[in-house]
Order: sequence, then structure tokens, then C-alpha cells
Amino acid sequence: MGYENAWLNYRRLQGSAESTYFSSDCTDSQGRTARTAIEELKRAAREIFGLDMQEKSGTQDAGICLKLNREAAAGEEGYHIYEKDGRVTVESAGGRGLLYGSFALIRMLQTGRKIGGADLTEVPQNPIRILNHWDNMDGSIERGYSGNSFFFQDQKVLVNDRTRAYARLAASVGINASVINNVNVKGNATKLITETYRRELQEMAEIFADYGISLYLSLNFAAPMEIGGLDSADPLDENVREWWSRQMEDVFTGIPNFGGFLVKADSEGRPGPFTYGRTHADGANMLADAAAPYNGTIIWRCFVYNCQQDWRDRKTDRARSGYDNFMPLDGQFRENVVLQIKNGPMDFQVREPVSPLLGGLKKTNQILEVQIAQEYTGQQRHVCYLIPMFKEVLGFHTYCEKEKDTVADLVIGRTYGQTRCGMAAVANTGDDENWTGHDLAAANLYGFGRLAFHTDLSSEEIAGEWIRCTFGMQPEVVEKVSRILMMSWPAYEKYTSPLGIGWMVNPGYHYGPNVDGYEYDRWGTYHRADHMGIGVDRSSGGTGYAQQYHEPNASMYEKIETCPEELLLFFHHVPYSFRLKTGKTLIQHIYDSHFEGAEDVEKMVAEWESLREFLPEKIYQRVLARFEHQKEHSKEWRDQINSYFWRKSFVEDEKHRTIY
Ligand code: GCV
Repeated sequence: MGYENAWLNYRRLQGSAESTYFSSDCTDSQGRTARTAIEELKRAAREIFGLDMQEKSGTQDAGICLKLNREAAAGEEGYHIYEKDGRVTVESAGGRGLLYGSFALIRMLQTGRKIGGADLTEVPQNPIRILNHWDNMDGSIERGYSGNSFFFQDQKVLVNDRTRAYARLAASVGINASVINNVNVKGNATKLITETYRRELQEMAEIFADYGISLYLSLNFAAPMEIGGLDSADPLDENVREWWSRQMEDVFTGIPNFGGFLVKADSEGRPGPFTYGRTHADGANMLADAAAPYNGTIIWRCFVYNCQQDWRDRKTDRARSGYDNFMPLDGQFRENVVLQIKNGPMDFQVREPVSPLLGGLKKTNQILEVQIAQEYTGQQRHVCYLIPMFKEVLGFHTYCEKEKDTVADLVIGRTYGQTRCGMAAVANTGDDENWTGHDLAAANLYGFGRLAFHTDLSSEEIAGEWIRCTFGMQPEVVEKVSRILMMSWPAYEKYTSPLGIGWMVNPGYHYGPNVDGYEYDRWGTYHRADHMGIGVDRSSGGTGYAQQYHEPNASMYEKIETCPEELLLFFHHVPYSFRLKTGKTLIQHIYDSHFEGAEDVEKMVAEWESLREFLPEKIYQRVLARFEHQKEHSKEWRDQINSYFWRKSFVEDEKHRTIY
């Protein structure tokens, strides 16, 4: 399928004074990313001004000069853009910085910022800014809502124009690493580390390297047995260790700019060190030792829990499992291991508390994992701009120290001085023409990159940039699309599962309402509703999960009175008659919230409909079709949930609206 250029869809600027800078460029760097930067500037000159940019050798007479200065204060990935006497300089200590600076310069044009007099320095805060693709070798994507994979098809690795287009998009927002295959590594994906796929992966890695992106792979912990002919994958077995050392040598020396591996072990049926009575530190360290000679990174996921739970058992709590499994190992991991921690303790619900591992672990490298694939947030059929959620997570005070204690401080390495740390997103792309299925879902991909670069950017700023780059600068469009984006996550929460309860979805595919879908299941995901009340008691009298936080968070969550209401039912079992701060009873809040959420969708649709004349018809229609579905589907959510609770509680809606 063809592809569009998403936010890199440059629009013509007629008669703009800025065009004079774009008549010529130069660089004193021989590096490949600087080369890419020059090509990107030329492309922008062509597409925005219709200019054929001339490349000069001297720095004196060029309009834009990319200057490599090993001493530059902005470092290897940061940049300083300044204009003086009609010339623009982009300065950095590294090729990546020159590339990011060039994209920033183009973004200035596309968002209407003046280049004349510019003096802008930006340094990415997170060292690792990585996308995790859950793409399978047959071309399907686990939790993919935008078509098929553009990395794999029919058990083959794809390398084509789209590979470069992807790398461009990712690099333009500062992504510097990408894991291309699913963390559930099975079948031929296990062989991605062997000769079988080496040539294609080399080609892909070369393209990625042009854009400053390191290729990563997910690996199968049982590979020594599945493809190595060994009878064990025990991380302390010498034969196993040697086998991994040989594999790592082949991969790291055979694939240019290879970054390392992502590992899901002992989780949801995947193999891991537990089989051999070993710890996750034993497992991760074995791989880390094998990767160390090449400065390779092992990213080890903390998504480890018992998925064979008995729903009758009220003491076992899935929310506790990340902390229970990994806290005892703090300080035992090698320097090139990074633990990747999902933002919440469960699994990417529309609202969860921040994982207590963030701020719990003090001597271990950490990456925050978020999901921009909208698995539980509308699957890219509903609009749900997730950057405000990520901002809340990043801004959360863990109280792990007296200062520099937010999640952002932790993952950028400000709290404990780590350099292998950062942010990961489960990606939302596929081979759909517009990359993300829902056009507005591209704001999450764009936004993740920008936020990982700069955790201080606000959700509104990011939305504004993305809208201007994607749709242009008409004030109506900027204002209304921004309003839609900003109200979308709260709306989704209101009509699906407010107050932190989560999980009321159809099992397996996780779409659409099903209040008891996961209630009598083995996955540890319960709401415990009865005729009197709802919620999970995670205080000391319940599962004790609230005590995994530092004070004062532990006490805040422990008590109903101080627990933030948006998480009330995550932490407490609450009677329907309980009065919230608004004075409403819990049951009335449930009814109101679902009616309100569905009304919010109608407002969003009306905003979109009023924009028809300002948008390309194709995009307008594409989004409208999704909105029409969302409108109907939000009513389905509203009616099913409200009817369920009315039938359970027998309490009438004070406003006597229709409940079935
Ligand atoms: C890739 C959830 C998803 C799974 C996913 C898993 C994970 O359980 O539903 O599809 O597996 O998370 O993050 O590993």
C-alpha cells in the first residue's frame, strides 16, 4: 500500500522571506546523519519553496550551515540553531544533533515560527527514545490497528521505500532506537538473530543508521534450545552462556549500529529464567555479559505476573507483581541492563496509578514503557490523545528522594545519574496509507517522540505543533483539532471505565464493553462489583498494594478519604451510596460520567464536521467515518455499563434518563 508523509507533509509557503535561507546549504561533517540532514533540507526547500538548494563547500556563503563542533555544549544529540547576518547555523557535537536540528528548523517553518533572529538550543532529555513494534513475521501485528506490518510479510523481512519513510518520520521527532519485532518471540522470529535474515537486517540497519536510529530486536530466551540444539536455556549453564556469546558476536558485528535486545521473559507463557530456578537478574546479566563487548544494551521488561490466577482468591494481586518480582533484585543488574517498566502496575488501562517500581528501584537503569497502540483506549477507531496521560505519569512525585523525584527525573537519569535510561512506546503504526489507521492517532506517535525528547513540553504545545505540521496553520483548524485532542482521553475514560476501575472490555481483543468479561477469568483483572458496591481493596486490609509506594503516597492511597478520586476504585471497594467530593453518590457519578462521555463525543464530532472546508476531503472523510463509529460505540458503552450497574444496584438515576 502507498503511504503518506504524515506530519512531514510539507506545505508550500508562497512569498515567504524565510526562503532566502533555503537557497544553499553546507556542512563540515562527513558523517552519514549529517548527509541525511543535508538531503532533508534540500527536500524541504523543494517542497516548501520550490527551490533547488545548492550545496556549498565553504561555510561563508551558505544560507544554512550544519556545523559539527565536537565541543558544542548541546552535545551529540542536541543542537543550537542561530541566525546571524542572514545565515543560519545548526551546531551540534554529533551527526544526530545536526539531523534533529535540521528537522527542528523545518518544523519552525511549518509551525509559523520566525527563523530570522532565531537562537534555540535543545538537548534531548532521555538518552533512549525507543519504539517497540509488536510485529510478527507473518505480517500481522499484535495489538496493531493500522493494517499489517511494514517490517515483515510471509516470514520475510521487508526493506523498501517505506523503511526509509518510517525512519524519517521517527527521526524527525527524535526517536533514536527501534525494536522491530514482537516481544512474544515465536517461530521464525527466533531466527532473526541468525544468518537466515542477516542480509535484510543489515540493509534495514543501514537505512536506520542514516537517520540515527539503532536497530534492536526482541529475543526468545529459549533460543538456545529452539534453534541452538542445546537441552537447556539455563542462564548459569556454561554452554548456554557460550552460545549466547557467539550469537551476540555475530549480530553485533554483522549488523551496523545494532543497539541490543528487548526481552519478555517469564511473562504470559514466554520462557525465562524461572524454569531453572534462576532470577531475572541471572537471566538479564547473562545476556548483558554477552552483549557487553559491543556496548550492547539488554532491555528487560518488568511485565511479569501470574496469569493463572483464581478469581476467587482475593489476596493475590496482579498489581503487586512487578514490584514483588523486581524490587528484591535492585542493584543486581549489570550496567548495560535496563529494566523497562509499564507506566502502571496492570496493563495500559485508561487510568492506572504509576507503577511503584518507578521510584522503588534506586540502583537499576529504568525505561518507562507507554503504549501508543490504543489497545485499551479505543484501538485507533476512537480518538484518544494520550500525551496528557503520559504527562501525568512523568510529573508524578514518587518521593523516592527529597527532590528530583518525579518519574521524568528518574527516566531521564536526573535522580540517580544513569545514562542508560529513557522512554519506550509500544508503537501504533502499520502499513495503512496514513500509518496509524485513525489520522488523529498520529498525534500520539508524534507526541511520544517530542515528549521523550523534551518531557517539559506541554500536551497543548505538542498538539499545536502536530496540527500545524499536519493540517496547516488556519486558526480554526488549530483551535478545534486541539480541542478535540485535549478532550478525547477524558471523554474515553468517562464513557468506558471511570474512577480507575479498568478492564470492562471483551476478553482477548480488548475492544468494546463487557463488564464481566474479565471478572471470572485467570488474568488477575477484577472489579468485584456486587449489589452494594464496586472496586478492589488494595489497602493494608486488602491486598496491601498501596504500601508499595513511598510516603506520603502510601498513606494517600491507603485511605478512601485521601485517595485521588480518579483512582478510587483501583484502591478501594466502595459502596454505591458513598458520597464523592462533588456531593454525588458513587452510583450517580457512574451514570453521569457515562452520559457525559457520550455527549463529549457528539461535541467532538460536531467540531470535526465544522472543519470540512479547511481540510483535504480524503482526510476529512477518513476521520469522519471513524468518528461516526465512535459516536455509536460510545453509546453502546454508556448503555451497557449504566444498565449493568442499575440492574446490580437497583438505584434509580436521579435524572431519570433512559437506562435499560
Ligand atoms: C505483546 C498485554 C497485551 C499483549 C502483550 C502484553 C505485553 O497483555 O494484551 O498483547 O503482548 O501486554 O505487554 O507483553
